[in-house]
Amino acid sequence: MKKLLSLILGIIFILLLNTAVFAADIKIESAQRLDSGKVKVVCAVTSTEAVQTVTVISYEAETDLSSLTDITDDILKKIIHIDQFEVEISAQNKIEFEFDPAEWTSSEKTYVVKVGGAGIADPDVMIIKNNGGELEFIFGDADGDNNITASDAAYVLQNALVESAKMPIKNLTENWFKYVDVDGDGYITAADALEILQKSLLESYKMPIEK
Ligand SMILES: [Ca+2]
Ligand SMILES: [Ca+2]
Repeated sequence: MKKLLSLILGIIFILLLNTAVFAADIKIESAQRLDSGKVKVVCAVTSTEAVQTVTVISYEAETDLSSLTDITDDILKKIIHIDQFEVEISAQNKIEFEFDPAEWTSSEKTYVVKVGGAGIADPDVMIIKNNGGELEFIFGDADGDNNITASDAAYVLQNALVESAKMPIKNLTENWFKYVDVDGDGYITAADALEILQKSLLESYKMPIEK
């Protein structure tokens, strides 16, 4: 009986493992505003397919809509734009598409762009503000996940030490510098990391750039 149980557990484990291996994964790598007003998005995709069906949803970020598995009427009202299409996956495992954020009418609001699709269990999100045609991000959010956490401080600290260090916000906007130079002195230093760390501990804390 014990043997049978471990055999069943073993099979379940292998099945879970296979799902993990074959499930497609998507990660937004960059978003750039084009002269046409559209936003060009590049994503890294792991998939065995040559073509990926992509679903792009944008909505206001006021409500926590981190899980779209439970789409209530309330959430449906918040969704501004939904698009679904197929894109070819490049040899570098990248996909590229454009979307028009013209529906984002308010410069006061922050919007979420969620990219998922066929076989993708975990859609990736990009959080942006549309201020008079400029895409805006949240001050201090070095990894672009719409939260200020110790991870953002860590990225900024790494960049203070090594200028070429990786930092997700660098790929999301050409104007990334102003979002991480949170003390506004024109340099990325440990002082910026410290400001962001304080903000991560106390939400009401105002970094110099927010004052
Ligand atoms: Ca963050
Ligand atoms: Ca600074």
